[in-house]
Amino acid sequence: MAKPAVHPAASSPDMPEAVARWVQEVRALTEPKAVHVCTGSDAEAAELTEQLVRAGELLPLNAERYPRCYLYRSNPNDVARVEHLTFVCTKSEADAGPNNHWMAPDAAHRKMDELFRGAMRGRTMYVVPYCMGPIDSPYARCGVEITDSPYVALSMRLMTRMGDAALARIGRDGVFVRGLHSIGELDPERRFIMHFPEELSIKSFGSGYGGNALLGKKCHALRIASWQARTEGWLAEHMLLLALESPAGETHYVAAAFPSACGKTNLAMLVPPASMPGWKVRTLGDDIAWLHPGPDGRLWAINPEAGYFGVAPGTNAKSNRNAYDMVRHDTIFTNVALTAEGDPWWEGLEGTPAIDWQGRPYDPKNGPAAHPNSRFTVSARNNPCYAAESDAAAGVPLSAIIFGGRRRALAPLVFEARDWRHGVLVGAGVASETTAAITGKVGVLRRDPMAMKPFAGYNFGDYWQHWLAIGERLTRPPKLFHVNWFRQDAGGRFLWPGFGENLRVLKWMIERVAGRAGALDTPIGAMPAREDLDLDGLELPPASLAELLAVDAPAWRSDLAHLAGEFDQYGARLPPVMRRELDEVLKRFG
Ligand code: OXD
Ligand code: MN
Repeated sequence: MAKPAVHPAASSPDMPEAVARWVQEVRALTEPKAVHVCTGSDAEAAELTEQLVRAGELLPLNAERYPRCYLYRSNPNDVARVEHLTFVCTKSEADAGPNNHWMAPDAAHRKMDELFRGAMRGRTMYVVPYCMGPIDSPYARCGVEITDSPYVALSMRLMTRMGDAALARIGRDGVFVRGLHSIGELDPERRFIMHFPEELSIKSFGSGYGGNALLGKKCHALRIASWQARTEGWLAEHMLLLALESPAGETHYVAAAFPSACGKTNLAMLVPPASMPGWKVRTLGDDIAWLHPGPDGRLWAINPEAGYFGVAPGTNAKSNRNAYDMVRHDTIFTNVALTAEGDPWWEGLEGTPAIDWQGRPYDPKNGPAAHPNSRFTVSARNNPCYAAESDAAAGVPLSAIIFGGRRRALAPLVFEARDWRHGVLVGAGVASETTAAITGKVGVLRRDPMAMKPFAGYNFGDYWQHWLAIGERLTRPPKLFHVNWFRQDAGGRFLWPGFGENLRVLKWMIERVAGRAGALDTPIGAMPAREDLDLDGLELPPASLAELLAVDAPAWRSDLAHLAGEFDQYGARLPPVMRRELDEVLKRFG
């Protein structure tokens, strides 16, 4: 084997010994033609971009209207997360739990190392050091991703604090998550995403799609971090994080867990309706939050990410003005369509597509012009309502945590859990109709506890126990709520307008936190009466509101019976408190 060319930083004295040793091991296994250690500089990003453009992998968009924006088309067989090919590899199968696919670590390493052997021949290997969380935060955790995809290296620069500063922190911490990635041949038969939480490592082969390939995101910041969090006494959650400022200047921080493609990015960037002047929403994060009990008995949160990998379809000036403006420069689009002028296009935008997401002349017979899971990758700093607190080392104290799903029936617009323990049951009961973010059927209702079904790196029974234990440490816990923006009437029409109008529900929540808003006690929790919600300026038929706030006892009893059945899978790992809380709700129904 010819000795690969090494970017100067690869032999820099600053590279921590443990990283250097691992890089050499991977190099010997994968046999790249060159090694490039990413510094995170602007010049490096420009060079990688140019190289991808020359190779035809990035297509520059209309430079006047979308400066420094590019289109990337992934392989049509590689457009979403692949849960059936995603494994948690713990020594004991029970530790991964019935909520994960499991493989024994030895067998998984053997399988993956066979795939990686010689996989980078003729390619450059990028060593991508990154930090999840503000670089000087005690709550941040670092990783190194080794990848043969320059698109992944560039995207990691947008999504994380990537480069020299992260490498320096790894030297100080002495601990980092090892993530090895190769696009392989993009063969769905040779595609696996393996997690080794006990070793803090990840091996991902055969996919270039963000959720499978940008290892700092789902693989590290959720699956591995949730395990790390359990051993260290914190929580890694699939939650947006926002700051809500009232006209009186009172700021509350709110986290919200919804399954993929259920509007986390839209809620995190909410634009208040004209009829609610003086309210402001600022975004700290749109997908992941790491939560820590603070010395003051409150729960504090950071967003480990530094960018957004958001769903494009449906994003427009009306649904999310901030996102619409945010992606007008310095953005990488994946699998969107193009107009004749070279603008990116997706369903929900005005104008007409000329070229579809696969690069073919647009023909409606071929389905949507943009892939339903097409994405934008963009730095959070592009967001017009970016919250400066995103960089606070200690994070922000939470007033409320919201759970929710996409449910056409049953779950009302909003309800409040009685206390933390009841809230853990409410979170465990989250269910949602599946979306295009994962490979498989769309629109099927499935349980997605805490919106973490695809992302919890260990047994849900232990995870709920951990949530309960965190609650015991909080003397001033956030209030826990459940929302459903997606209720439909018998004709399939949405009952609630959603988007900016969701502020009305957030307002009720923070007024509950401040002890100023009323509520009705119901068997499932506290709910606003009509007069408790600020509906000024909103035209909502009274019958719609009544349906949105109704509690259908027989339907709830049957949903709870289903949840009890789900709990059975966890056997002795299910905390007895969960059954007691569930029985309590049933008792309230009488
Ligand atoms: C995402 C997802 O991409 O949850 O955020 O699938
Ligand atoms: Mn997500």
